[in-house]
This record gives sequence, C-alpha cells and structure tokens, in this order.
Amino acid sequence: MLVCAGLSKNFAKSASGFATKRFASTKTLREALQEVIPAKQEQLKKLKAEHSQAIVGDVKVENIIGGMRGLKGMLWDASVLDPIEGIRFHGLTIPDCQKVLPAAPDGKEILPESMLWLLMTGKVPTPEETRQLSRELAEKGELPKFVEQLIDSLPQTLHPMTQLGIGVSALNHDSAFQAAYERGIKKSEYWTYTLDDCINLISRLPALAARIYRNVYKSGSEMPAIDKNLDLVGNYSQLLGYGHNKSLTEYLRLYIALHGDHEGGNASAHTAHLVGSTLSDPYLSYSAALYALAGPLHGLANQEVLRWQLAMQKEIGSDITHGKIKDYLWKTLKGGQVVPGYGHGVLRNPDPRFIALQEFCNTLPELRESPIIRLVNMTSEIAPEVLKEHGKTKNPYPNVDATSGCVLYHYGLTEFKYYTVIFGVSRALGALTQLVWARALGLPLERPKSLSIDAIEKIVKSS
Ligand code: CMX
Repeated sequence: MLVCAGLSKNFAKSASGFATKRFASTKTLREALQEVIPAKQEQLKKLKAEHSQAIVGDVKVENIIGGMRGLKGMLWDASVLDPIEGIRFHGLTIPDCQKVLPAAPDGKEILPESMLWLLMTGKVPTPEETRQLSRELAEKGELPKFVEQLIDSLPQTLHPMTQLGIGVSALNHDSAFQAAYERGIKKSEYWTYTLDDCINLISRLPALAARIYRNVYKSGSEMPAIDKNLDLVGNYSQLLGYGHNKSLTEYLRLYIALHGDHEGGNASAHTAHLVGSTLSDPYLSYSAALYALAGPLHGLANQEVLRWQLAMQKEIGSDITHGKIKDYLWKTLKGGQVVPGYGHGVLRNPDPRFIALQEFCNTLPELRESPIIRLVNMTSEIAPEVLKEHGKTKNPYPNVDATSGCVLYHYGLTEFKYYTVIFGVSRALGALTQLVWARALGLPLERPKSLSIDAIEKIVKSS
C-alpha cells in the first residue's frame, strides 16, 4: 500500500506521486488490486510449474487460414465470451452487473468506473469506492496544453478516430511507465506504473474525445471545465454539450460500461495486448488498439449501421413495413455488401448487449416512438430470417452495433462518424485492465509462429 507518511491518512499516493482525496474507510483501486494480485500470481506460477505441457486444443488448418477463429492462444481474465450466452465479466452476466454495480447518485445505469473496478479486481465496488474512483478520474482529466494544441491543429476533415489515436499516442509524453523504465525499475514494479498510465489515460479520454467532437462538428466551441464532483461519463456528456440530457447521459453510461470488455481476442483488445507485450506504454498500446477499432468489420460498424439505416429510411419512406425492410436487406446482400450490425466472430445468438440497449429504449416512451429506433427494431425482427436464407453468416442475429448509435441519433448526436470514438472511450476499460494484469503476471512478449502455404501443405501431406 502506497499511503505516504507525509500525507494525511485520507490521501493515497500513486506510483508517480499524484495524491488523491480519499473517502473515509474506502479502498483505492490500487489497494484493491494489490490485495488480489499475489493470489493470481501464485495461481499462474503453479499452472506453469505443474501443467505447462498440458494440451488445451488442436490447431487446425482452418484456424490458421481463418483468422485464428476459435484458437485458444491468449490469457485474459476479466471477461469470457460464450457463443450462446454472451459476455460475462468475472463471471457476472450483463443483468447481474445491472443489479450489483453502482450507478450515479441520480441515475440507475452502471457507472463505467464501477465496471472498471470489477474488471481490474474481480470484485464489486461499493458506491463509496466508485465515487472515489470517479473523483480521481475527474481530478486527472485535464489534457496537457500541447495535446489540446495538437488536436486543434488537425484538419476538421480528418476522421475522428484518426484524431483520437493521435491524441492518445501523444499523451505518452507523460508516461509514468516509460519514465520509470528508463530510470530502471524492477519487473515486479511494472504494474504499478502501468496502472498510473492506465488511470491517467482513462481520465483524459473524455476531454480528448469531446475536444475532437467540438472541433469537427461544433466549430471548436469552448468546453466547460471538468466537474470534480461528476463521474467520468457525466463529465464526458457535459464536455460534449449534452450534459443537460439526463437520458442520453444515462444511455452513455450503460453503453460505455457494457462495451468496455469483450474478452481478449477481438481485434482492438488483442492489438492492445500484442503491442503492450513489447513493453510499449499503455498510451502507445491503446492508440494502436484504436486503429483496429476503426475498421468497419469491428468498431466502425456502429457508424456504418446508422449510415445504412438512414439510407434505408430514405428509400422506403415513412410507411415502414417488414416487407420493405426485407427487400432492402436483399438489395444490400445482392450488392455484395455485409449487413452492418449483424453477425459476430464468436457469438451465435442475439448479443446480450444489444438486448440490454433495446431494454433501455423500451423504458422511455420518447425512444419507443422514435422513427429511427422503430426502424432499427423492425430491422432486427426481419434481418435474421433473411440472413439465414442468404446462408453465409454463422450468426444471423444483431450484435451490439445494430442499435448502439440510434439512441445517440435520436437525442441529436447525429454525427455518426463520431460513434466509434465513443466505443474507443469505452474499450479502454477492458484493454487497459489487461495491460495492468499482463505486467502484474509478468506475461512475455507475444510471438506466435507463422507458416507459409507450402509449409502447411507439407504438414498436411506428412500427416
Ligand atoms: N452480412 C452479410 N454477410 C455476412 C454478415 C453480415 N452481417 N456477417 C457475416 N457474413 C458473411 C461473411 O462476410 C462471410 O462471407 P465470405 O465467406 O464470403 O467471406 C460469411 O458470412 C461467414 O462469416 P462468419 O464466419 O459468419 O463471420 P466472421 O467471423 O468472418 O465475421 C463479422 C464476423 C462481425 C466481421 C461479420 O459478421 C460482419 O462483417 N458483420 C457486419 C459488420 C459488423 O456488424 N461488425 C461489428 C461486430 C461487432 C464488433 O466487433 O464490434
């Protein structure tokens, strides 16, 4: 525990020396992590010593040429994705999390900081612990001046995701891990500096992401200051200019919490893990992850869904029927395009995140009656049947992106090229958690073996 003699007992000190106000008798995230790390280290050590040669699966040719689907090759503790049931965060389903994870004092949706705590420690935080973490994030949330200037200098026409990646990588100027590594630290200390960077990065994402939004879509209008009494997304919503809209803010909290982690193999999480395994600092690792997220088969799908649904709306007009939607789906498929928001690399059922976001919409009359949300709902009723008949996708059901953008659109956040940035703010929770754990567990440089086509053929013939 890093409580410092020179500080009052109500302050905790991070490895890089930042003092944070502490609520009486609550643990900090650092302390909670410190408690759980030794047992995990021991568990892994034992596994390595006793079962290193145990076999956990076969490698088939289809794994190698099929994007490594189904190949068990990564360690990732915070969440596990079951093809049928969907995601569990340290064993908790989405409905479990909705029951137990603390919400904002004036809300009922999961606070992303409570999800972060769960992902990092495997434990449910108390409301006080969550509040304390919110405060720490708000206190660290200002951007360095040079990053503001850097972002302001970018052309408005540069995609918001490109800008986000640039901003995140530039934040490595202040990397505690990099500075400590240069000084020369013990391997056992890596995780504490990595944690410092991860917390700093998460705390700065709202100001960075909101600055990009205002520069690109609101002529660089001035942002309010970060409110130290608000949670991460309360501030994000306020910085974007939507703080007055309680429903949108609550939706953002839920969306950002639920989208925070989806086990390790998805392209963005895996990229952060791979780059982090070289001991690149968390800023560089996460900026790389953001560029994986920026692909249309991954995070950019939420932008593509809105574009596609709006084009559908324009074509079929206000008299929406299942028949007209069906025709539009076939037109898309016959045009050789994928239906955005449908299918998944792992899931084989409707995505429970999609269901949770739909349930949010069902609780509010204004959302139930929203034309774009109705269109998205009706599409989800007919698309699985069409995709099954089309016969290609292994999963004809909606994924989270089928619906994630339509609530934003309904509430006036209509700039859908920005939607993946919100996903980028969210995915930091899981990807950065794993970076801390990778350092705490001393995981090595990732270096899988590649094979040429000739080499695969040779293996196949000889077997
Ligand atoms: N519409 C049309 N065809 C689809 C499809 C869809 N929504 N989903 C999959 N297919 C096709 C694939 O393109 C593939 O065709 P080919 O054999 O011609 O290459 C075939 O069905 C088999 O694909 P799959 O094994 O079912 O799916 P993959 O694991 O290869 O890909 C995914 C998964 C998500 C990339 C794919 O379903 C897709 O492109 N969906 C639309 C984009 C999307 O919604 N992405 C967001 C996913 C969630 C996220 O990561 O954020």
